[in-house]
Amino acid sequence: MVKFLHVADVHLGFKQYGSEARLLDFAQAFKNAIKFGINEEVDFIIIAGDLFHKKSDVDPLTLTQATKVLEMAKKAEIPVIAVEGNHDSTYFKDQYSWIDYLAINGYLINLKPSFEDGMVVEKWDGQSGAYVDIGDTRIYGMKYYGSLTEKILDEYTRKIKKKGFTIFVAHVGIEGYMNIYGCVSSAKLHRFKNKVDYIALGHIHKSFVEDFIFNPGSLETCDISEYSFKRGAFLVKYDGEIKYKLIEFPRRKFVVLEHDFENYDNFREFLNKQNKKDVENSVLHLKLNAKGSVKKAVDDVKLQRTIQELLNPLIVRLNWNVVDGIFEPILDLSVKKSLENQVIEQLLESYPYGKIADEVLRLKSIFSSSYDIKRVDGFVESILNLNQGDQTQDKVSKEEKPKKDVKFELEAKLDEAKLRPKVELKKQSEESEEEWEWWKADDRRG
Ligand SMILES: [Mn+2]
Repeated sequence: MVKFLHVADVHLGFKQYGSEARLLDFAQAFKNAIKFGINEEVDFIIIAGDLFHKKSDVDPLTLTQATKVLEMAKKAEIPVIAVEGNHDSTYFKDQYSWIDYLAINGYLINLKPSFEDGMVVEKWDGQSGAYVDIGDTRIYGMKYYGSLTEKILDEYTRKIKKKGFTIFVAHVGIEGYMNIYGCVSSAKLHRFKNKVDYIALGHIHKSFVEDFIFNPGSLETCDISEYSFKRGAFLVKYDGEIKYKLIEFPRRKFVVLEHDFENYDNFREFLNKQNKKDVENSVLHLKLNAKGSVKKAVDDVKLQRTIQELLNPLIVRLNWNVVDGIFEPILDLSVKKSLENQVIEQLLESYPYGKIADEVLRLKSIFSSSYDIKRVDGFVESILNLNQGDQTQDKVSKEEKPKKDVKFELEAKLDEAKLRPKVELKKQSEESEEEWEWWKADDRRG
């Protein structure tokens, strides 16, 4: 018999809303899950990606949270098998991730194929590999590959060799559950039928089961949109057939309330009507509908203080919905703009361009209003100059390279950049259609 625990999307190190308490919640959730696995005396534990929330600046506290908990499993002689998620992956293919760091130091097994002359699926050698045998179970692993996921999955279906009870671990979503980047059609995964017995997914923060495909969801709540999702970890037993149970661990409570704000007295009355026990220590999302003129006269700090005093939540998030007046369109536009800004920032997060979301938005508006290519060109040039200038200054000391030289070099680079597309275009047309750019497999959007 095989018995294991399937966990995903731990997001250690997520200081949600800037709150230390939330940072600890994520660590506590991880500890609860691993401890549960140890108590159940499972044969191994799977972490299907996004152990960490941030890929690069993992702080000492977060790393300690990870190692302390993983040490518990190690002491109990329970192997932990992980893959890298979009939040764990590194910027460049030859750079180590924090999951690699944990693997090299013996805390876990990090499974991913390697790419030399095409995709290579090798046995885990104690440092790297794409599959590992634990008793009669064979486990294959695949990290997050963004836009290349489908290609890698196709390649993987050809390379998998079933041996005993076979598991395939991947950080990828299935379309239709949540509208996020990094999902494939469920048919792509159902093609693994008869090759593997259990697909262990991560990425979508909501639990679901499709035949032999399992996704446990996130341990904690990474976003208000997730608060009502059913999720946790799968405890799985196999002896000829799969038996599973979704184990839900305690999570920080999220409370969503709505109130039509008229004045402070009504507001207090509304708060007093709430059950303090329900809201206490929770993350409270409060939607306030108000007329523009009313909202304008309200002091948010005073409201926050009143909420704390009467209901004592851990965190309050006020969300104003101005329902009339001249403030409405302005508010909506700014919300839209900041949302767009956030989306673009996330998309660019993995690239070395620095903070250029504002510029990208401005470019977008130039394009959508006038198609003025000359203006766009000039604008791009100014962004490149600004950002590259900044970066070069970070890395190179002032004595080594005076500023003037840097600028000169950049101009040369820009000229070079103008020439490059032609060359690349020619090269591409010479290549066969079957060729795909596996070295770009570190795409980390989403
Ligand atoms: Mn995640």
